[in-house]
Amino acid sequence: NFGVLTLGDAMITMNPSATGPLRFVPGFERKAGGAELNFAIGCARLGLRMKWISRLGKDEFGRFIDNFARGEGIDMSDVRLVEGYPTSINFKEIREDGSGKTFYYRHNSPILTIEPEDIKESMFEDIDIVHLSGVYLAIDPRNILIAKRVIEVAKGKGSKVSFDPNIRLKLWTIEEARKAYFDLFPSVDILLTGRDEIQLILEDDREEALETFAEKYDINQLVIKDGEKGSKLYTNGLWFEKEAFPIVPIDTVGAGDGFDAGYIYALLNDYSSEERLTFANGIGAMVTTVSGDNEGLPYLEEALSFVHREAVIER
Ligand code: KDG
Repeated sequence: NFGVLTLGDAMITMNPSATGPLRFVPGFERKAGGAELNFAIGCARLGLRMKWISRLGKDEFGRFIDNFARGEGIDMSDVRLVEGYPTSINFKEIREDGSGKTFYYRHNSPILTIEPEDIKESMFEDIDIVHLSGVYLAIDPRNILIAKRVIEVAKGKGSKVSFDPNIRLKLWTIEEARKAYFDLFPSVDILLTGRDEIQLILEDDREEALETFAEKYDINQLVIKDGEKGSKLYTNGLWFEKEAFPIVPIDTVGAGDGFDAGYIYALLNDYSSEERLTFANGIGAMVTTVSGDNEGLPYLEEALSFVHREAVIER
């Protein structure tokens, strides 16, 4: 069974009881979220061995997320609850087309208590892929150093590195983001990015520009997620493309994390280039049909029947 590791902040996700501007939303449902946690849940549900490095507040919300992640079968031996740092909170706004906005309350996040010395070689035993996300980098400049240490240890142990820029301009500027990303790109094997994100990063998303970029940084898998337009992959000099699944989205937040989990699962399990895109598109789509950042992430059987459009016996 393949092993995957990720590192990042988790949050209480307050999902709105109604669509429309947040200021008029009368109530919220308490859930859990955070890009890396969503990814971890996605991988665990598909059956990968999933390790998550994180810190949560030693408070009721931290305990809730801790229980929730344990219930998903994530290896929590490197997640600790810390005093004095409240668990982060994210209030979501959802519009009628399922698109979402985030309103963070995440100053002094517990994840800031991770020190470079906390990243130990032993954490990377039997880990095939280490997945990092730009959200972690955006929270604090020190996190970039910690991410570099993670990459260094991961590479030393023979793991591949996957990265999702997950641009959050509420947390940093595009200039700061670019600087951090370009620092990491030479170590990235698999880049899973939104089309709008790569456009912001490179200021050019034409195929030739993407090819030059992938070759320059030796990115073996450059995957472009384009929502309802599907996804594309550039690998070993070739392009592949797969259309999206026709669904009606109700909450698109977390779809990219689900796509990433699907892509990593498919890559580890030797799916062909096109099958990887189809599988990842399927999981991204499934996430958007359920309210919450990770509730729509499927178990493997559910993912396979959705992707192959099999009839499911429901009653
Ligand atoms: O990708 C989904 C995330 O955006 C959501 O869970 C909240 O981690 C989050 C963030 O920082 O936006």
